[in-house]
Amino acid sequence: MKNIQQEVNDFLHRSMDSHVRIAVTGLSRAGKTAFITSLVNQLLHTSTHSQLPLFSASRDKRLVGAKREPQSNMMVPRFAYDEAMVQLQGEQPNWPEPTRDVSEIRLALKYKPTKKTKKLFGSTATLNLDIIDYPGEWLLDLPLLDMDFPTWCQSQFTALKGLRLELAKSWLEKLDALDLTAEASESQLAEIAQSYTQYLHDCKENGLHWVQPGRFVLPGELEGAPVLQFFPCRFDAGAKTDKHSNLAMLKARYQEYQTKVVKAFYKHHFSTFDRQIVLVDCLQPLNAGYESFMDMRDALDQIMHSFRYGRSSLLKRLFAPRIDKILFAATKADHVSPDQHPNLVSLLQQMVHPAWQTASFENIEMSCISMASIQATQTGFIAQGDKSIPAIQGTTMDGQSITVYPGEVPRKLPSAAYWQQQGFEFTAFKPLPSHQDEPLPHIRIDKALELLIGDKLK
Ligand SMILES: Nc1nc2c(ncn2[C@@H]2O[C@H](COP(=O)(O)OP(=O)(O)OP(=O)(O)O)[C@@H](O)[C@H]2O)c(=O)[nH]1
Ligand SMILES: [Mg+2]
Repeated sequence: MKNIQQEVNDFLHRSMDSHVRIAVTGLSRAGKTAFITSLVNQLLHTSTHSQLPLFSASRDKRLVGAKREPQSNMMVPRFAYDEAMVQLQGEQPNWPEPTRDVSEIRLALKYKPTKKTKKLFGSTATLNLDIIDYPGEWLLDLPLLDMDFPTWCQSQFTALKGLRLELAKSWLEKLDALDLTAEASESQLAEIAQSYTQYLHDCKENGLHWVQPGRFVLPGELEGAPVLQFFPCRFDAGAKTDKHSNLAMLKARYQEYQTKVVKAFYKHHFSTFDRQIVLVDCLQPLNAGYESFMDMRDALDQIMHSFRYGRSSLLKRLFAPRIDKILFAATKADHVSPDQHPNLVSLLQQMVHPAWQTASFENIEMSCISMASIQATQTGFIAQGDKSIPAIQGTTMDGQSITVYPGEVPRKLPSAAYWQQQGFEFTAFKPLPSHQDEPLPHIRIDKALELLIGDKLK
């Protein structure tokens, strides 16, 4: 835990507007690592380059420079910026490795303030910026705090339909063989939990993103711990449970998970965030089909619950969160031609619409943008008859250079017919070769910066 001196310092800095904690989240593969890497890279280049015109402090030449600082929270792993840059700027540029846990990086930004109160302290001021990366899947667990074990089990079996039910077959067979009233068998529970976890992974692999408990698919340091070895089961909630039985052990582990995993995350991490950016890859579910798209929407809806702090909400009561700005960003916009970017924003807006209403009601500022943290394509045109249509050009992961028109992004939530009629197809691209002295190419990451910290640099 942070020591008291550090906490006091953080508090003082924050009240002087000189410290801000920005949390970056999104479901796995949404583009969190690419975003943080690029954001840090852009800021580190501000003293020598000006490629952030939408970021007012940089455009107005008030940003003097940025440097890395040791992070304040020593209990959280460091965000692997250098490792990511080695991948991106290697001879064969590659994307950074997937990450599985929370991590953090700190920058100090030196700027020329415009606010009178800040000018009193000198011609330049410093903003300490903490950037925290954490898996969006962890936010899928918030509802668990409000559910006891029988209620949670019930909710899981209700959701077991269609593709999910198919994927759950092997786990359900193992579950059938378990005698819940028998004396607890750690090894049998571990085996069934393993099969349940595999089912959750299979859901994700098949484009179904709403998985609970979210920590099971991204366990971080808890991999293999008994607190992640439970699963839903069918039983009579009213009947008495022997305290040495399998069922009692499952219940105890669920409760431990609620407090030691879910609550601990909200208490030690979530409640320290000032601002949040949620990254959404809308293109992957557009590629995958109707069921996947709707499921992504449900998962996002669940994620949004963490940003609804109605006065009586569980979050407010337990953790006093203080996020005052949320930015939703449709990532990887370089996968579609620029004429489709407005559609991407409009689609994202529709996906997050319900949360938007609540947020504005509670004075949380919310915005939606489309961007590419690390632009991997170039735009061009392809001839079609006597017309030329906008297209993108890039190198596929297996090294082929291609020019394609990936399709139109629907403006509104598509119906099932969309995938029958036209559909959408995008290929993954390799990052473009880049030079160490140059900042990474991007699309509108400067807009993200402006929305996230523009006001803190005034
Ligand atoms: N073209 C393009 N692809 C991107 C961009 N950002 C991310 N990607 C692709 O998306 C993949 C996932 O990006 P990451 O940044 O690793 O995503 P993440 O959310 O950190 O993923 P996990 O760590 O697995 O949760 C990358 O390997 C790239 O293939 C982008 O700006 N442009
Ligand atoms: Mg990552």
